[in-house]
Amino acid sequence: MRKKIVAANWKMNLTLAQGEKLVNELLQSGIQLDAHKEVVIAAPFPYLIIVKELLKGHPGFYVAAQNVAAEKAGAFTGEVNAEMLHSIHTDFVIIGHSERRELFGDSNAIVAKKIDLSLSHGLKPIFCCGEPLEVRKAGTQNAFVAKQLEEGLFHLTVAQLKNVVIAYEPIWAIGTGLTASSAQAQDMHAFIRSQVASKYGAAAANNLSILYGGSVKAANAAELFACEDVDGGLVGGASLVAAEFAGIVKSI
Ligand code: G2H
Repeated sequence: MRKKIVAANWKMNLTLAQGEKLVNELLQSGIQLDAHKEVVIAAPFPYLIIVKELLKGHPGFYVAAQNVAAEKAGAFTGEVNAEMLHSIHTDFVIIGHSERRELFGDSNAIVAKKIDLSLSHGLKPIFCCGEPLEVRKAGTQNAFVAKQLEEGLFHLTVAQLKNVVIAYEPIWAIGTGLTASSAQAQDMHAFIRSQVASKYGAAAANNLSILYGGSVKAANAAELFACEDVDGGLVGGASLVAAEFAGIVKSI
């Protein structure tokens, strides 16, 4: 049985005090996780150690970085590498988020390097893919996402893929209040799983968690997560309010 995962992506929001309050409220919100359910909190770099500490003693809760350097180490002022993240016990790392692709030039080739460095340092990548509005309007979203998978992810071995989570985030649904319909999400998730199956086989595809991201909230989470190939969500705006995020987690 594959894992159901809800990941909070705080992005560049919250002070440390606000983040600590949010985590504490979340832990007191009555979330029940079994062995197949995980909650991941992608906090800004300076808070990772502290959030990890707050989550101690709460099985099923993990921390993620929102990005990682594409280089191993050295003279790269301002960058944070995979080894550093591992050394502070970070569990996951979001790679290839559309905001990084659009605003910071993360190409498929850079994404692939970040995936490799993360895996070689024991971090689990949350690999993001998804098409812009013009591609969706042209009806070529499958080809667009297939290329992202091919160039960013499909160089991995089947053993490496076991430690990867995919997040499908249509760019037109991110932070816009527009959500893909559950049918649109299911179609793309099934397509992604079929691509993984043709490359790595049915067992690998069936074990892979594929999250949906893009204006997920408590009010639409249950319908999205009920889709056969939607294994949870990557949540931005709605992860900044404890009751709202807890509502989403309770829908997996
Ligand atoms: C997509 C998502 C979280 P939001 O970026 O990764 O953000 O839920 O605000 O659309």
